[in-house]
Amino acid sequence: MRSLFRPPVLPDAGVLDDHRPLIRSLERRGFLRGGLSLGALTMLTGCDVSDSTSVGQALRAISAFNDGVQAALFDPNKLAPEYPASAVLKPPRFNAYYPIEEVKPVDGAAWRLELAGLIQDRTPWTREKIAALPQRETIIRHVCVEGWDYIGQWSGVPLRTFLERVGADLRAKYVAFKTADDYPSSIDMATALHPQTLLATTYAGETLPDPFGYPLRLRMSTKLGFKNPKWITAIEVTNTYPGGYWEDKGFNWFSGL
Ligand SMILES: Nc1nc2c(c(=O)[nH]1)N[C@H]1C(S)=C(S)[C@@H](COP(=O)(O)O)O[C@H]1N2
Ligand SMILES: [Mo]
Repeated sequence: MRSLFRPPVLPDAGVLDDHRPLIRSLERRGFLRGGLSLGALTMLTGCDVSDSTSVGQALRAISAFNDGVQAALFDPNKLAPEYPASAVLKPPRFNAYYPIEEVKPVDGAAWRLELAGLIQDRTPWTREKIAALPQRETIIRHVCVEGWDYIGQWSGVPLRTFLERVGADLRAKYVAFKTADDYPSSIDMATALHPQTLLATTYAGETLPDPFGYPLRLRMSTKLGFKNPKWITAIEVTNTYPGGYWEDKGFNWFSGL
């Protein structure tokens, strides 16, 4: 006879290992505490999570719930701390889903920023036209999920200024980005309109170096590093959830700091 007290047969921890990035991103914001077990996940979700697929589903449910909570808690006017110029790391620390030697520089003269979706004037933009828009500088902390961070000095046009200028529908849900290295990304409109969210074109007062997103990258003060696409080639305003490179692999989409 089966004893009521027989411990559940747990599959090996490899099932959780499949989902480490998402578990880490949930732990970072206190949604899960260190040392998640399958037992705890079962308790949290009320689901029997014994294989990789059901663990993935349970974690994604927690993550989607977490997106809503973070969006509700987000204060559109609260500025992140800024730092003195003496704290700025030069050069910045590089990261991408491939090593720095594999960066393919973008030809700035031929480059155009394409626009799509809920935007009145979708004429492509050149670097010169973007440089003529009002500029802002932020000296903020960049935090990567991998567990490192640095202070960076970025300037460019506030994304809000740009979206207003092109007649974007500011009530839409998402702003999505395409990049030269196939790293799709997307953010919520509230964050897009935040005063420290920039379409950055310089670092520490110099034109962005190739590895750091020349000619145009996103820099926000309120989200993890991976949410800041480099080498942007297109911006779309949409109400359809766009996902992103890491988000589609299980990282939490909102990823607020
Ligand atoms: N286009 C593109 N943007 C990207 C990435 C990438 O691989 N491709 N990596 C992201 C990650 S994980 C981080 S931490 C930051 C690193 O930015 P940095 O090299 O300017 O520090 O870029 C983000 N933006
Ligand atoms: Mo990152």
